[in-house]
Amino acid sequence: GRAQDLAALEATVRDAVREQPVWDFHTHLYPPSFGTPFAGSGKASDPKGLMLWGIDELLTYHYLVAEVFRVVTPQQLSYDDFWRMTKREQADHIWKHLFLERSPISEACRGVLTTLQRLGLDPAERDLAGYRQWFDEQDPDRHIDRVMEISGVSRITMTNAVFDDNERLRWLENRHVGDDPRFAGVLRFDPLLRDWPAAAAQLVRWGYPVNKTLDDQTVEQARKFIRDWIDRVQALYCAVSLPPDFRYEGLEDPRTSSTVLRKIILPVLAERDLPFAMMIGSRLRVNPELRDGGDMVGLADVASVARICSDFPHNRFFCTMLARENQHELAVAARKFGNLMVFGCWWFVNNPSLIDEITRMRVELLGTSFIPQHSDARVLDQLIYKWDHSRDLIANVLADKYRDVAATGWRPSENEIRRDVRLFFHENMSNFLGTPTP
Ligand code: RAT
Ligand code: ZN
Repeated sequence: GRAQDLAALEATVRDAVREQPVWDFHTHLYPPSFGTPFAGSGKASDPKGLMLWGIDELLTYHYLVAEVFRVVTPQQLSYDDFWRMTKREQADHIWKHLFLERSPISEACRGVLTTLQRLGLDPAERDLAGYRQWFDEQDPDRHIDRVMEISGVSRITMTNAVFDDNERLRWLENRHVGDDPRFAGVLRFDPLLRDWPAAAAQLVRWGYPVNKTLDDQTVEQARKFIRDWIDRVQALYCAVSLPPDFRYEGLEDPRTSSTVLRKIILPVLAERDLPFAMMIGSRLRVNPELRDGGDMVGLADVASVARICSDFPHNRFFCTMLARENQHELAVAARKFGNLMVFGCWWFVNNPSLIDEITRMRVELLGTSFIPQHSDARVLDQLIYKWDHSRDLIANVLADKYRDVAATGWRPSENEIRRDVRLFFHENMSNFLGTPTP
């Protein structure tokens, strides 16, 4: 009967979404070649290494640092005292106050539990020492394979921040640092648009003689800088995070950021046939004491994005926004411009209720032509919970939408459902990037 058909349809959708490997569009993860502060028990570690994994990193995720300071206030434990603790002590503090002394029901807390469970550890035991011991026994390199297997992630896209000294030097010192085939490079250069004078001063130090004024020589040298680094990191695309007040008024816009975009960044990307990813709406360090956890959300200007897509038809743009209030307008903008690919539920909207709402709305406006999610994982193991939670939510939305069309008598076949899910998790990205699907 019909009810049975619908139950079968839903089961097909859930299987398809669970089984489809995902190419994670945006993470802050790195292979072991970038060093790891935690190499497993007794093994040599690199305190400033960039590959983060394991229970202590999971517990000290900046989302949880922000949450713990709500319940143990800075008057009770100063920011300085917190940051002076070892990673393990910070993790103990967060475990005690966010997991034991109150229930871990925030999304970031719940994520730690999902991750433990899917790794085969038992959250019911509440045994932090036992979890640590298990992680101590793992080998970081093999752990990457295991986490990718469990989370169904086929490829991890990095965020290679060229203005970060720690990261930049690793690229310069080791030309094979980015060779791990599980990871793809992305060139990230926020200061070029957020603070050109500071970026220019750095470029001069790195051997690119630019001026604060955007004269011809400056344009040429800054383009060379971008080209050199695209080559070095083998970037799939270039990316920036922009503040809520980012504006682009048109080709005559005299703002420095608009000029850098128009004369430096977009011509290089058009020449290399690479997309540009704009993540808009983060106001940095409204509470600098929280470090990475201290950034705020603000309303961005979608009209600026639309003008960019219209003025630069030979460029392709990925875009995501941090404010819930921007999501509808951004999806509508994507209906107007084929060179605009909306992606992910970013950071403060990467929560179940908002993922559900945003994904539904995007399907209604864009069908299958967007990238529903990225993980933004900073700790390897987070791939597990971020994808686990999102897959469930995406499957719910798809099941409802197939049910709605099924009510007309249109029956999507299993192959068609799997094809659609593949678009969401892999092909919309690979097609937009222009890279063939393996
Ligand atoms: O979500 C995060 O971890 C943020 O701190 C940012 O990294 C953000 O995703 C970004 O890429 O700027
Ligand atoms: Zn990010």
